[in-house]
Amino acid sequence: MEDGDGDKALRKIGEAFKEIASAVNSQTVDIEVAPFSHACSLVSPLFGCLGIAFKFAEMDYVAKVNDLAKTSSSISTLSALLDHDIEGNCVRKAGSNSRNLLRVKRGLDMVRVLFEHMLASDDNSLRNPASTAYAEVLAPHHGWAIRKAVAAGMYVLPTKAQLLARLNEDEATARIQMQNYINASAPVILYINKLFLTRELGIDW
Ligand code: 1PZ
Repeated sequence: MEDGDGDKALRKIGEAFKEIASAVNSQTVDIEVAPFSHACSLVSPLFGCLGIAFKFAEMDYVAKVNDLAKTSSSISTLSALLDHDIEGNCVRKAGSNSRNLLRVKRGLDMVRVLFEHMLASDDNSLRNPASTAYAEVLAPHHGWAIRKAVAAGMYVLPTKAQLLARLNEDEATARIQMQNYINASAPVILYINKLFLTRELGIDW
């Protein structure tokens, strides 16, 4: 059997976030750093399916997810992670756990909005859905140089058909998996926003 990088990646992402979402929805347990960072790490193979243009985005995302994963050995929940940085007065400091969490959350939201736009159009080009999602979710937080690099990358994206082939999905299975991720990630993203907002840390930095 041919196992590409992206083999079953979409299904794995959807399933992992479904587990996190059910913890969120139960409203009885705090989200733990270890399963959360593991679910986030499953998103990384998607970058590989985009070609080399977004290698810099992959490196940034993977480094932040790895830092969160390492933190899970000393801090068990996402809420404790924020409280720990509040105590250390380093919430917004470059490389802090809180800052990494906010960045990674934005990456998850980027993928969610991208999938929504992909499902809403039958265009075979990814440029429109990807540019729109980027403009909505990440661009407001990026400086000129990064926005320019991303804009250039949009011209060398694979087509949707190429992306789905690399992920070993067809149109029908991909739709189901993307919808699963959209449904599961939405409450997780809201939950993380709430963790920041209830502590008056803001989410627009
Ligand atoms: C068809 C799919 C097209 C996808 C296009 C994705 C474009 C994402 C571009 C992101 C560039 C990130 C470059 C590095 C940015 C960093 O300056 C910031 C701040 O980091 P800090 O100062 O705190 O260290 N990092 C981020 O904003 C995190 C970005 C995560 C990007 C994840 C995107 C996931 C897209 C996956 C698509 C399958």
